[in-house]
Amino acid sequence: MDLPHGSSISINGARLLERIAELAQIGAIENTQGCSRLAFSDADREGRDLVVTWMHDLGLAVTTDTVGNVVASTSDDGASGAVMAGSHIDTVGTGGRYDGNLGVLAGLEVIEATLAAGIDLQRPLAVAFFSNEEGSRYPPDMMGSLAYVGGMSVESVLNVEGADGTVVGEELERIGYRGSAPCPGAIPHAYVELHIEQGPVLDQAGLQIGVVEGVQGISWTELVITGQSNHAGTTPMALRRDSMVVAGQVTVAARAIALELGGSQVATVGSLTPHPNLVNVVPAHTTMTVDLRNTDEKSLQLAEDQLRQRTAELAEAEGVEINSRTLARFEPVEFDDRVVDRIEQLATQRGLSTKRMPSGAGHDAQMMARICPTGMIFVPSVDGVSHNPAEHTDEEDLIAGTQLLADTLLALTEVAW
Ligand code: HGY
Ligand code: MN
Ligand code: MN
Repeated sequence: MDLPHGSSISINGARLLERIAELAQIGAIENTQGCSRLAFSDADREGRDLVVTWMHDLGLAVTTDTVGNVVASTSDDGASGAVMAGSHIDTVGTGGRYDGNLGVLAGLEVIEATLAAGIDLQRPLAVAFFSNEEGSRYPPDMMGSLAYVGGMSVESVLNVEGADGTVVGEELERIGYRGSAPCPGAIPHAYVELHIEQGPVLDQAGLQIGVVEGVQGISWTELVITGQSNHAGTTPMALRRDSMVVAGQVTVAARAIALELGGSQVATVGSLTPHPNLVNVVPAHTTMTVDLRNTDEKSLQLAEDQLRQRTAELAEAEGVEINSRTLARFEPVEFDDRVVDRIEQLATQRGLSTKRMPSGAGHDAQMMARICPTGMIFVPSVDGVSHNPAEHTDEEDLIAGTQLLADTLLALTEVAW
């Protein structure tokens, strides 16, 4: 579809890099480039306050909704009918400085450069950061954007309890971001998210831009394995009901299932906590999480079924009980071809090398795709490293991605669907 060519502006790369560096100082992880700003923590509040200050400094209309999503718009009507950029500024506990932060600060930069250029656009521009995209303190991930599109009720969000025993609603209140703007939120004209790839594809191929066609399916399950607490020295092996052993076997089984299914199937046991977690006690119970993902829904269901079956067999053999709870479950998402094509066209016009690809990571864009035409732009992650303080993207890639975001947002202000 040949869309009208958008008026273009030049972003200020130095200003973008300065803001990335300044935001990264909040929750900075010593002697690394990374940050730790878990959702609704004091560090998250500090990061929010800084970005909201930048939004106000531009004279934007800034709103906070009832689950802490923040939207800044050039129009007093907020996101309604706006061409919107966004992402998240919360990080995992050992996060990098670009994951999420780039998309928010790039959106802010595009708006600032557009206002400075005095261009009269047919539609407003907006930029958002959504609450708790990472989901590592309070599942599910993409919690704020899921609520924004009506996929999770505000009440359910506010009642989510974290592994640390805190509750979302109370933490939101505590950090001063339990806003009053309505959630679900206003429907934008379009949504485009710039994000680091967080994988090795672009870096290994020496390509500059990922034209993201969609996001793979995500399945998060918590398993509580209950055996019998016992003395490590006196309990004969034949009499043990050892939940930690089963947790280890489930971990190995998850990997075997992923390798056997092949394709895009991945499996991760990222959290595993025996109780009481003491050297001379056979654990009473062990809590673990399993993260399964696949670009194909049927294959993801197959992986889930196989893991369920294998887990039951292992529990039976060891005489332990297993209770499972779904922490997150999202089917694969495809982005709007009209947005994807436009991103590819504009990147090519800029002489950037591109590759169409799925996203291995979850993003707020996969939620926004439920309510408006949506697309994503990836820039390379050096060595494919992310969710790691060493996460890095070269400056020229950050700037090229932000300039492409500007071209795309402005082009979409001139498009009627
Ligand atoms: O889990 C994810 O893919 C994202 O980082 N929240
Ligand atoms: Mn992210
Ligand atoms: Mn992340």
